[in-house]
Amino acid sequence: MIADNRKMDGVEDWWKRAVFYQIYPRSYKDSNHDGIGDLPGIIAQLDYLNDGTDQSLGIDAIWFSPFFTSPDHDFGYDVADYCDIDPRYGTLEDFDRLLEEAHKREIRVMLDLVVNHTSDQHPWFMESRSSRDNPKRDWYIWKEGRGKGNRPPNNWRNNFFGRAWNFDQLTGQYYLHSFLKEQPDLNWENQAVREAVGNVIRFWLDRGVDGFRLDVAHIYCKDQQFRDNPSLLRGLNRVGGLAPADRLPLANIMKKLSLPELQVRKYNQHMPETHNVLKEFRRIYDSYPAVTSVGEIVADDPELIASYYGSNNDELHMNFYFELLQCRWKAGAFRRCIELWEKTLPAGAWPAYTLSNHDVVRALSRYGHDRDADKRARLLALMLLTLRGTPFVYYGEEIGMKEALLPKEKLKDPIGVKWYPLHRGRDGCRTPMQWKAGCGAGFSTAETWLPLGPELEQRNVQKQQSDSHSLLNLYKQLIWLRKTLPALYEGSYRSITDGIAEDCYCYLRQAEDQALVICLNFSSQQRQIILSDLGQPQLLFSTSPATAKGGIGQSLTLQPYEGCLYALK
Ligand code: TEU
Ligand code: CA
Repeated sequence: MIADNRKMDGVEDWWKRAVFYQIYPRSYKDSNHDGIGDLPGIIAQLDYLNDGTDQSLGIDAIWFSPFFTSPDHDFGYDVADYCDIDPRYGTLEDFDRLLEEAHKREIRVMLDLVVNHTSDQHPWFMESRSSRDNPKRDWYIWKEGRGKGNRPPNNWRNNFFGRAWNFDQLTGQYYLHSFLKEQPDLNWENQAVREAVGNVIRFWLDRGVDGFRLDVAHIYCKDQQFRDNPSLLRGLNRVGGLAPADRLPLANIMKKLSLPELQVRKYNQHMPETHNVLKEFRRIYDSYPAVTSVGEIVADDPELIASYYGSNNDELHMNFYFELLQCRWKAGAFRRCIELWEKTLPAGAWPAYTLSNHDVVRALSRYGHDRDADKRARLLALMLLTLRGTPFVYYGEEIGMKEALLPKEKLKDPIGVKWYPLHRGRDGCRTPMQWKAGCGAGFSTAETWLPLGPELEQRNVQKQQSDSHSLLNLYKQLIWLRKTLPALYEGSYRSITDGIAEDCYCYLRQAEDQALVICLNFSSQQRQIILSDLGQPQLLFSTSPATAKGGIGQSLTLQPYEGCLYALK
């Protein structure tokens, strides 16, 4: 049965209804036995993602982390050619086939646009660095050193610990890099840069791509006086977002200490001019049918993140709200987080949520390793797939993949390689997809580029496909159910707090002629919920296999860590 919203052809705002799935191409499926995932491997797995029946996961769109030509200092986030596929992943022809096969399955394709910086191997930078009067010199940010000691032009730090300026002997100047020195920042004040990147966007849209995820879109433009950032002490009382008591302890430390830059990022991010760049991009998207975009905007203040929708809804279609990733395991923390974002969003702005991505510890591992971890994963899945907004599922989340604790000698991510054991880097959330138990996990027959994650025996697709109570089947059931419920894919959101225990989080989702209530019990105890004056709830879905479906009275009983979805008559 094709659900109502499957037919999204011609639906301009398909992205509001869609369930997205993030694939880290290097770790999804290896087709040519080199231990590295590739595009043909992804093509082979598309039916798992959506074959039109509820036997498949049922996702509607894929966000691919970069597979463009890259020397892999930052594993694809250092791009050396925006219009070609890195040979490790395949060819442009492979990409065209992937796009065609995805579209056949009504799966749309979103690419990762990493244009705050390029690789230092990009021809643009090679030219720019070749001489002070090269025509492309001003495509990057070059500055004289300061004072007798030829110190860096200012005190800016990069995002991976360390200073943000690298002295280039050849021409005797520093260039700016907000990340690794192998990732020189483009100069977004330069109209030629804007045009060149605009042509990259058109190149992929002409090929039929459906959207873009914009990497660190909040740091494109910098203060043109290149003033020193205020010292750390000025930043200790950072405002905005979750209260410290609602934020995970490590996230509190990172925020309090402005880690990793140890300073207040006042002059090298969130500059007003960046909004003009995003408006230019949006005009390009809007000149093609049904294109979407989502921003990776990192800020303390929700208002600041919300500003990237644009004053006239003319910048980003969606923005992630990463505070959700930092919530402690408390019903109130999640509720306050969502309420704050819902209150902050401008009229018409559409949220995007995720529990995990390729930069953060996998959600299941963020919330503990005890035997109830899997119940918590089921509860989080119900929340992610029923909040107002577009859900992004991270590959492996659907089978409960956990964070891998890798030994130093196995680390690849530059953060972990450089800062182990202070920081283990991001490899732990990037381990190969676990298709089945056994050597290579069905990902590859060769030695895998990263070790496999933990608990492979039960955390793999093959085992969970055949278990009707598995997490994988919970995701499938929920994603397919969601397609039939307008209150979920286009309805409003309102928290319900009357009569609700502090360790439960309940909310109402309403569309024209449909009202749903979602009740999430974050506690390890049974909870009673009284939904007074909300009509007769009828249970549609529970995360607990033991709970029977069907009509129930006013008083709802939730098992420990149980989440339920009810329809209201
Ligand atoms: O991540 C950006 C990132 O690491 C943020 O936390 C950053 O520190 C913050 O936005 C700065 O204000 C993106 C990619 O997701 C990541 O994988 C890349 O390594 C990074 O950008 C550089 O491209
Ligand atoms: Ca391969």
